[in-house]
Amino acid sequence: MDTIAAIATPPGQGAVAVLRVSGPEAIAVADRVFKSSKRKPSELESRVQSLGAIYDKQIHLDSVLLTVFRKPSSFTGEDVVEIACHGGVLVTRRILELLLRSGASLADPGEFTRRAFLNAKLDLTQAEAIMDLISASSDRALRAATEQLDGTLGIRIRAMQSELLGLLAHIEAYIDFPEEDISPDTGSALLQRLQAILETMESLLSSASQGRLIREGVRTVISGPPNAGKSSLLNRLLGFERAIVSATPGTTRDTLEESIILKGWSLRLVDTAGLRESLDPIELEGINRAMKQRAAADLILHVRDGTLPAQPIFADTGGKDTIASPEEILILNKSDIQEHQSWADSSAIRISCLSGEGVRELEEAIDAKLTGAFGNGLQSESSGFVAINARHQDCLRRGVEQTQAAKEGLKEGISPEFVAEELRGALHAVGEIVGQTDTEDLLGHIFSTFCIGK
Ligand SMILES: Nc1nc2c(ncn2[C@@H]2O[C@H](COP(=O)(O)OP(=O)(O)O)[C@@H](O)[C@H]2O)c(=O)[nH]1
Ligand SMILES: [Mg+2]
Repeated sequence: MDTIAAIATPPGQGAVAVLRVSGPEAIAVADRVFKSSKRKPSELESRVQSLGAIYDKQIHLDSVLLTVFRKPSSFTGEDVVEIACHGGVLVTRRILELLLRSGASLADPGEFTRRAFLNAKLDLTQAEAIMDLISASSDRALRAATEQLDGTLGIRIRAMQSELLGLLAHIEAYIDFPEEDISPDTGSALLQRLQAILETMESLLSSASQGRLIREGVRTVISGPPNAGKSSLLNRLLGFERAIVSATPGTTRDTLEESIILKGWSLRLVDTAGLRESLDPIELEGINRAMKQRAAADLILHVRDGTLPAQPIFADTGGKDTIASPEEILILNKSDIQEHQSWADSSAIRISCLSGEGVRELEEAIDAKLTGAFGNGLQSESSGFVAINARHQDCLRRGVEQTQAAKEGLKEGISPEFVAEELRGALHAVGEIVGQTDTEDLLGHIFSTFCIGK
């Protein structure tokens, strides 16, 4: 392992910038560039900041605070030196160049975290959680990331692994010592244990949709006929005039996307063209795009003008607007004007984008709908909040498949070798989640999404 260095703070001006050095030569590199009236970095206590200066030969580059973290008690598990300098673009770059000339090489993206993983300072779910934490844009996302960083998911996975391993040991013992017959009662006990593992896997899998919504945001499509007030609703929820609002039907022709945080949910709001029969090719293309957005939505805010009669949008196509959709909330806009009597029986939410009346109720309805449909992640007093990501989901699906096959095999009395093989497969799949059965490819893929210095 060579010694790596990088700027750990984002590019640009700030009060302070931090550079990081990690590896066997980290402290020696620091000795070459750091001057202080007191002690050299190699003589400093671990985790105590020391004031001094960075010198490039005789030239004073900056006054800095330097901290030494001796292995194994550091983020990467190697010797680490952190230098906090003034947050200028040029001064930071000069110090980095000096570090690189003094024995360090430039870190790859995510290399610090990768080393932490390789030195068993964290498992793969925790490494991913660091990325989630940095990119979190809602309280929910932050919470999921911190819990995962705490190891909540890893603990569950390891419990599952040890249970699978126990079962595998049992079956392998039987293969090696067949005279110790698996009697019907141990057989059914094994089946029960397999069933329990399957249930744990399934319950973890059920947190995947919540995980996706948390990480990517909820695709919320504002849809309905022209002039209902869709663009007005987008502007209302955003809190500023983003979309053009006009009394001319067919004003919004392209789709328009903005993100907001609503009750801890990150929503990706999409305003679309009004749905109606049209001969205008540009408007038709807009309607086409609107239909595509509807099909890909997690949530549809279906906006209607409450002052107009209730009727399907595409009357002659048997109400194409009522196609089976994801989650949908019906909204009657323009509640500041007398409502048409045909809506009397409707339980739709009444709002006025003009006055703001009903908008708070709508926000509550959105929160309730999302919580009802996608849950609150997997939550329990003892084991914290879990919301898995797409990679975990893929591993778990394979785990379920093979555990299922093992269970069927055991039930039908198929050769124990087969059952053992399936269990080994399941164990491998589950191990991939925490990074125990990883190939270089997988690691490369995950850590390359990090920024340099992380
Ligand atoms: N009275 C009233 N008019 C509204 C309300 N919301 C929107 N409008 C008007 O309805 C027309 C169409 O609004 P717009 O947001 O462009 O509708 P869109 O075509 O669905 O995007 C505009 O003239 C708005 O000023 C409302 O709550 N009350
Ligand atoms: Mg519009």
